[in-house]
Amino acid sequence: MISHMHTMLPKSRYRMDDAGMREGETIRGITAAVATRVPCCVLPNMFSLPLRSWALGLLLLRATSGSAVDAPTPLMPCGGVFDPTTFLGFAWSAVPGADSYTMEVSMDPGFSFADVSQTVTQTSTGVIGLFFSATYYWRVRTTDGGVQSAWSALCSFNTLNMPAPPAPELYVPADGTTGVLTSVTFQWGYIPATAIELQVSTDINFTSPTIAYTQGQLHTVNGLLYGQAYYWRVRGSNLGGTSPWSVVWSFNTATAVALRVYLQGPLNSGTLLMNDGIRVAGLVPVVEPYTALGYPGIANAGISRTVLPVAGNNAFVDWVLLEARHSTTNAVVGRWALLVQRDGDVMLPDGWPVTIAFPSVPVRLAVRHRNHLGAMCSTVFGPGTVPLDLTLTTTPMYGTDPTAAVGGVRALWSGDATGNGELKYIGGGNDRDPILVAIGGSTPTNTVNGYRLEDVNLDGTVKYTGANNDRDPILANIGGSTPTALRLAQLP
Ligand SMILES: [Ca+2]
Ligand SMILES: [Ca+2]
Ligand SMILES: [Ca+2]
Repeated sequence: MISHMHTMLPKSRYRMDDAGMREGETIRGITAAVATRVPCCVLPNMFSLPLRSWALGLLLLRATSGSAVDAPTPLMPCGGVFDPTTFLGFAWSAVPGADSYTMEVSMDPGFSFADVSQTVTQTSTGVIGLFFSATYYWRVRTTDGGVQSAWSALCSFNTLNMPAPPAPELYVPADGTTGVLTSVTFQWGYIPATAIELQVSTDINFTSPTIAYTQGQLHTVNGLLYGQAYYWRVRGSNLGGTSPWSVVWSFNTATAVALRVYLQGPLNSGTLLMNDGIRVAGLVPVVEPYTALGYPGIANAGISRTVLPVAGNNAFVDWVLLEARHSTTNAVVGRWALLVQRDGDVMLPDGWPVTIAFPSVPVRLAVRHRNHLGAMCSTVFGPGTVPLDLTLTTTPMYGTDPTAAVGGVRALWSGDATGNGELKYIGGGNDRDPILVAIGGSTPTNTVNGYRLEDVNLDGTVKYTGANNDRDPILANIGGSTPTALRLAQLP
């Protein structure tokens, strides 16, 4: 931007130039050093009119004495209205023998400052970057053999009024994004605006939008609702007016699921806390295990546990799987790998409360675990804030006896060492034999450590006999008396 460099300099710096002189230059025996002591130039705020008188005096002095070099004649632009964002050509008459020409452009006809000052050898030049809505004056003079001519007569022209900015492009959140958190940083493309208006609304017609007045290209809006479709648009304004609205983009905020579940295997019926033996042993895998176990369509498949290994009631026990089932077809329409804490709270793998991009159809929600029987709440949910406490006896559940009763709460049945959704003690495909196989198959008192399906009570050790073994819970959970009994996961 060439314009307005003068604002960085005190006006008194220009006084010699205005008089057509350079510092120390001698014209007719008057030096610039003398000129600086002219009272008109000492007080910058008072210099305009006296300076012109002074300049006029000099010109008269020159005129009466005759100048050695002729000034050019400005040719164009003289009059007219021009777009300052494109190159504007300036031309003047040639002066025979000229070494160069110096042209100046200013909004001040007295040239107390110059928006543009160019010295060129040809008789034309181009200027870009002047202000909108302005009247400019320009002049030119010749330099020949180190001698400068007087300034030419002035020509003037106008610049176009500033146009309103164009509608901005929208960037973020991308149109149609789902699962957006309730604090959203909106971003859009640059427009030459001094003020930006951002509107966010649950209504595509923006009848009562949230309005933010801002500047620049981004703005954060907090406190949006969970599970809500939002529409947004942006416009900007400057001295020239207000832009049209941008296109309208939409996004959906995440649904917050306040999820609690107990796993019977590690649950202590007295404290109602689950043991975190596999975490203490360092066995909880960093990456969710359900994809590898054959559960397709996990929305956050392969996601890593990023929380630090905190201890206490909020220590993580294991990965669980949240599953959304279509309310009429029962088809699985969403799966998320999550982490359950010792106190039953289920969190995202990064430790934050569960927020998910909710299915677009009404669903029931089930919780599954790799060696516990999954269970489903029979309430139909839509997007929003979803309470899902599978530990409460009052929560309506799908099926018969879907969960175990432990110390007044509910827990997912343990004992599915084969992970097939069925508890079986004897016969083909039972859950007992894999435990024996895991410890070697011959010596029942052997144990083996690891993150394994056969570790029914999730203490990190597979144990077939003795205290806290993994076999007895299977028999107990199928009824305890009839070894041939089965227990099936109550999922549609
Ligand atoms: Ca907790
Ligand atoms: Ca089984
Ligand atoms: Ca065990």
